Amino acid sequence: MSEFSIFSMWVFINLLLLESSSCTDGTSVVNPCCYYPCQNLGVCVRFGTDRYECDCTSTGFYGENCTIPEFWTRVFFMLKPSPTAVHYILTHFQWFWDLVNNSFLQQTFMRIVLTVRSNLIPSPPTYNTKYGYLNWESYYNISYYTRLLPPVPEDCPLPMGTKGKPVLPDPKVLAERFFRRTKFRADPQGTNVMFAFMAQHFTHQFFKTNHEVQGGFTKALGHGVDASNIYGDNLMRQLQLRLHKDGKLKYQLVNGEMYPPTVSEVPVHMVYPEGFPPEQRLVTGQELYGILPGLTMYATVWLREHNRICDILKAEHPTWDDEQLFQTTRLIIIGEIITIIIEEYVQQLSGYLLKLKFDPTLLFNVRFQYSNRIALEFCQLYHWHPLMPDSFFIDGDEIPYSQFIYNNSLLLHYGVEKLVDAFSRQPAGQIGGGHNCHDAVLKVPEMVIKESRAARVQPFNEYRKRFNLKPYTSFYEFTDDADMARGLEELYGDIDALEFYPGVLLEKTRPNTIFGESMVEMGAPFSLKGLLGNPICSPVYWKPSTFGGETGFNIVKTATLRKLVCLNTKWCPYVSFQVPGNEEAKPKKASTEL
Ligand code: ISF
Repeated sequence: MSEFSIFSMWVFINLLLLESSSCTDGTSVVNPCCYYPCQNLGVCVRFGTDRYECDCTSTGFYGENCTIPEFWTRVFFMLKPSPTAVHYILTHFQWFWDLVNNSFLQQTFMRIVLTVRSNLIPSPPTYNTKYGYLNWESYYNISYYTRLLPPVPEDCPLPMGTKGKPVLPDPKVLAERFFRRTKFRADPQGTNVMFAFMAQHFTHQFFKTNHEVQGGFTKALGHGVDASNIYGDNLMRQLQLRLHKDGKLKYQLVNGEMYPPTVSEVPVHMVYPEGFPPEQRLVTGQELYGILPGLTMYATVWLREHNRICDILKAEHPTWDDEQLFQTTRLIIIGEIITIIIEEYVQQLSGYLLKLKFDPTLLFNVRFQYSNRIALEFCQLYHWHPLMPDSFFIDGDEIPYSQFIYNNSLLLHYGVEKLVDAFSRQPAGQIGGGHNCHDAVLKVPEMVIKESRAARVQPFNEYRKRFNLKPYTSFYEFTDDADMARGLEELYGDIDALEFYPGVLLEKTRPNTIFGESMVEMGAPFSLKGLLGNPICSPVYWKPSTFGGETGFNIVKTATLRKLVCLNTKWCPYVSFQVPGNEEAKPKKASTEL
């Protein structure tokens, strides 16, 4: 019997079984879409009460459940290497990648990475937490995070659809048993705390869940890299933060060095504990950044960079007013962010020997939409709190969380240089594999799991399929940690009921890497689509005039983390996303000079 007919029979038998068991008054039937019957991106539509149809349009498959491949689909899948094989090749064979990186092949590979990844993200966006079907409201109302898969239908018999236990495990129990750190496990790729704070600083411009309301809403309406963490997420805040002279942002000088101003000078909302001294309440674009000196440190560096670029632009364009200097500088800053994120941050994360290059022209001859909508699933995936160390080592001092949180005086006391140096030398934790979340942040996985239930996020295995990965068939295949597999099986009952976030974080990691297969295969598409979908990457914007001429355009194209720091500090510390001594297995840097 073909795979297709077995699957159809399975759906049918289950429908009969569950139907009879749930019929109390003879009329209630299970919504057939609760079985997730439509495969390969087919869309499930309910007809009548007990029927469904799968819309297989342009999936490359046909049949009742979109399970029969068309001819070319069959050929494609026969030739397509597995993600594991691709990852292996991309992280081995240094000699091969040395050749590639120095030839036109580098661009070819980069184009393939960008297109293959972006094609997994629907654009324009589709569902959201309220709507599991296409409609104008979810397209138009950008206050929602979008969703890749529709929510689990409200009327399903079980929380995850039709599989698993009637009650999901207590999130606190999940956090304690599988997330809590037993012993700090450093990331084997050598990722450091500097990276961890960049991750947090960078993502908090587009992940700003509105917790005042339920339903998957965001306060970050830019839906991507808009530098709202530097300039504020609304015009009122931006105008408060601006100096209104030469395009610059307001600042204060401490010992002759530039730092963010305080709330007394810039009266905007910042989250600080009650009774916190006003002169220590530094102001940043993002209202939460006072919480960690690592975030205020980045805010300081970007503030200095913004004002530095303003000077450069003003020298070339003495006739430009404050507004034009500000707006053009902002575009340059956005460009610099994207360059640094792709060429250094994603490079570090991926562990690839292929040199990643930010070059929007790679997509000029392919079909690509210059727009982006942040997805709830991306936000869930990106909770990388296992990165956080046990404590912070700065200039010979060990600083526990209790003295680190909301302590901007550390930034003013040590200065940017010493913090960058310290954070760049200290290893961050491995994200995947479980048991690596410090007590100080253990509430986070609990909260993420609660949020995913409120938003009715589909099971982990449904997302595996959505990203062309094989669904796991058992908890023992999912993780090599037998204790964890047993525990999860006992709590969830069925691998098909395992939730999305525990799935992505607890999955076995690939050998010597920061996380498992699913995190890369699911996260990279959102990430790259978000970076390249930015308007500055479109042919209309990607030209010198947008950035005030060749000077600005070059600043964007040649941005590095090292330049970002060292062109804005008195001395140049060790600055990297990787702890020192881990450099061998990396694409060769073109130049280390500023
Ligand atoms: S973000 C992310 C991966 C997971 C999350 I959440 C990335 O930013 C990322 C992007 C691309 C790649 C790796 C990680 C590489 C280049 C790839 O596409 O495989």
